[in-house]
Amino acid sequence: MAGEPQDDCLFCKIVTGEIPATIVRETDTTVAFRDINPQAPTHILVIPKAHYENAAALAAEAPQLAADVLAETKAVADEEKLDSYRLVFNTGSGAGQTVWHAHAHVLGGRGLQWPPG
Ligand code: DGP
Repeated sequence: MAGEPQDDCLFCKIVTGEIPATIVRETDTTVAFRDINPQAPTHILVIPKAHYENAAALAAEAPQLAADVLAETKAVADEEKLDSYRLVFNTGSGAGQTVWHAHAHVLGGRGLQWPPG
């Protein structure tokens, strides 16, 4: 069922604490933690606690939860004192999505080029 935890999902296991992560913020509906392979001085992932496979599914099936995730990206950026930062939702394997639980990358702390690769 939409939103239910998945046994084989890495980020569901971070939500339950089964897999450790450096958690920087938590709300009733979201968790924010540092990316294990940071691409910038600040690289934090914001996820919904409920399982949706990517941003498209999250937006379609749980728009209020999508809004919670977006609000948390702003809270993370404020806590990290980022004036400029980039939000990335890799959506689909062709866009580089490797973990199939919706997540926003918050990247900052250095200059970022555009267009991305
Ligand atoms: P994406 O390629 O957009 O699906 O991003 C997945 C991100 O998840 C990638 O930047 C690396 C990160 N990641 C993968 N495994 C772990 C883990 O076990 N812990 C943490 N903190 N991050 C992870």
